Amino acid sequence: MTQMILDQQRIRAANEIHPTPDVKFAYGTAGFRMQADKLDSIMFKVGIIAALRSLKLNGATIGVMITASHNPEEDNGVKLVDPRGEMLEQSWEGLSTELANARDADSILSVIDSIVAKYNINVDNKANVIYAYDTRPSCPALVASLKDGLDAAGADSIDFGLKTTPQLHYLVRCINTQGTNDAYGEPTEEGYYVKLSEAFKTLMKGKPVLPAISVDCANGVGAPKLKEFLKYIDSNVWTANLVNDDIKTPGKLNYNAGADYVKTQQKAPLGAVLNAGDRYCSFDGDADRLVYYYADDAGVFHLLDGDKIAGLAAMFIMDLVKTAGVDSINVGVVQTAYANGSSTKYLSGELKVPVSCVSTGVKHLHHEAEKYDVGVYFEANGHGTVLFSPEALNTIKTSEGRTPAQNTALTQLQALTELINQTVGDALSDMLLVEVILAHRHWTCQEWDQAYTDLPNRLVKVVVADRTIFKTTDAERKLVEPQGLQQEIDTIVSKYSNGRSFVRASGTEDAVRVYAEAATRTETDYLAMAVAQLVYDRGGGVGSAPSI
Ligand code: G16
Repeated sequence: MTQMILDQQRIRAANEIHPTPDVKFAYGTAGFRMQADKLDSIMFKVGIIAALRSLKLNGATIGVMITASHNPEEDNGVKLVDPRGEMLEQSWEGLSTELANARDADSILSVIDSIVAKYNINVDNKANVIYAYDTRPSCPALVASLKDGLDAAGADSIDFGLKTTPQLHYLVRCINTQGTNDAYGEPTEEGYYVKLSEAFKTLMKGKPVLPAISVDCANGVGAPKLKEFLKYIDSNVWTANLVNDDIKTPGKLNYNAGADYVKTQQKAPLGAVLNAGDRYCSFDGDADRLVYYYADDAGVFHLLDGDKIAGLAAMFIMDLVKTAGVDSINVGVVQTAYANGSSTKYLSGELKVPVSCVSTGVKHLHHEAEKYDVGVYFEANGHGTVLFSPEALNTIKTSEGRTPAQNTALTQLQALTELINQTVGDALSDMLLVEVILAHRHWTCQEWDQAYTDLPNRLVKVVVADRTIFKTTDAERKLVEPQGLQQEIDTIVSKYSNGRSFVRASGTEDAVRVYAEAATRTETDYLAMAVAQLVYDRGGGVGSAPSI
């Protein structure tokens, strides 16, 4: 039985205080996520997992973020962050699930033992973990449970307090790269603002001053953090007006606001009155997703989602790479099945950029994007970023332009690598990227939107008795189980022009998601409803029948 750093008595004692409820836990799309009152035992066990992961990596700092992002306020969750700021290595997800479901102290200690043995972990090392949390009222109690787990595992830990999810990812990478050639930045919140604001100012030099953008902060942690960031930028250079920035009133987080609401409802959030010609964007509850929108002259709402951001970013970076004379740098885009058919067509047909499709979840997109020199990855829901490979970074840093235009482009590319949070999708950093591009192009949102016209699309949630019976293949575009369901979906889809629909279980909410797109809005709505009803009938739907 494992002893030494992992104190058996403390783990037993902590398990008494944090008993495991009768719930089937699973590490989902972005960690454990559910109603906050079921998460107490998970937090204490995540503390142990984070410590073990750090020990396995010779004491490298691991991050723990307590948030449920876009979910309702009564939910909470936890994500683990690996040393370079990326999501936890997937092979550890199963082990985390196993530990989460171990109930009595002996079973917990035996799972810990098997992890130590499997990874040949030296428990004499010192584990290092940092953690942060969002504005949810359930966070303080969950932080205390996490700390019990970290202490029981003998980890050195630092509480970074209230942070956006991407700030925590940034901090993890900074701490682990400090003093190396690969140093990512100052491991402080201030260091984050300085890095982004300096890069932003470089990129905005000589460009037109944009009218203030209106930012819906979902009444989440993005609000105080954006206010803080604004202190680092002269309002003559750029500024923003905040909407939904109330983090004090209970029940407001993500309520009829935020990136997920705007994307799924395809309408402006509560509190935003759209004036034609102005720019609007929404963060989600932990500020790692971003969508833009605007109203046209007729007052009609238009969404510029993650697909549109990916297209804009890829186009801009490809142009800069060309102007800078560093064409050896290849650019690629990574999407998921939720990407609008028109966006994929635009990227491969017009921009002629390679496009890959992977399963939902930043963890999948991030790794695929690493295969390119510059990998642009965005989910349609607005979660994404741009990765620059070490070779691309080196080329950008060391190349010397032969003309002033080439030198300017190289300086701008260099600043882009600083502006973009390369650890994970970051609403603040992504917004600054979009603002830079619009300023460089002298574009309004409407002009940006001209690149291509989205096919009408719908996302419907269906609540079923057991969503784990839905199993997919082909980057989640096809169901393999329940058996026969995919054929029935295909039969429905074949009746619609440009029809496409797929079904998958959410990894963050207790629901099955149905996506549909077709040539017209009416057809799309019919298609979405038909598939959702089929899922409800054949997949064990509970509660009221699906509606849009
Ligand atoms: C998380 C993941 C995203 C994913 C989203 C929805 O986002 O990080 O990659 O797109 O969940 O996942 P699902 O459809 O499985 O529920 P967030 O912003 O909620 O952390």
